[in-house]
Amino acid sequence: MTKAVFPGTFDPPTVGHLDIITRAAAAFDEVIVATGVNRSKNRLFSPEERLEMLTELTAPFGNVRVGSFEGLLVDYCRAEGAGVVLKGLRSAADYDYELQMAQLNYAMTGVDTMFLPTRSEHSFVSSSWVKEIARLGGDVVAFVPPSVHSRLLAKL
Ligand code: COD
Repeated sequence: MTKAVFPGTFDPPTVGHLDIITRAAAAFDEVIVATGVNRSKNRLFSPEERLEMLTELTAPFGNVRVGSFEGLLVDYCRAEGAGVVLKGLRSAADYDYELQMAQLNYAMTGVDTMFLPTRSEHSFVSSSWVKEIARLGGDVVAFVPPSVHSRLLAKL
């Protein structure tokens, strides 16, 4: 049974994240969408709110569940019995950043990383830009799932 962890900050989840989740659900037996809890970082949404949003988004998938982790991602993977970390790639810059983490994670524990390329229509979507555009009054309806859009408007 192939179990994969799709980790991220998901502050907030975007259509790009949802696309990776949808494709991962078709490729793996089980997928855990796991949000990293780093309370020292300045986030718009709390870890609890991010978990709630991810729970809503993943409800339609029978083989996807959500989780959260503090500390090393590979420790979480081992605790969950997951042998694969799944990452989405938008650009060469993403690849450069992710490659080193993938190699370190493998060197530490043998947990491997697989990459899914973003769909071209999502390649420019990021949580950071979504937050900035929304804060400045721009329309982000195309970049986040509807349930996230409502929360974003309420938050700002
Ligand atoms: N299309 C496709 N994929 C996308 C898109 C998009 N539009 N937007 C984002 N993604 C992908 C990202 O590339 C990433 O794979 C994933 O979705 C999550 O993205 P973010 O931005 O929500 O989350 P990140 O990249 O900030 O998450 C970083 C982690 C929390 C995964 C990372 O810091 C980590 O593993 N931390 C744990 C500590 C640890 O183990 N450190 C040692 C590492 S060697």
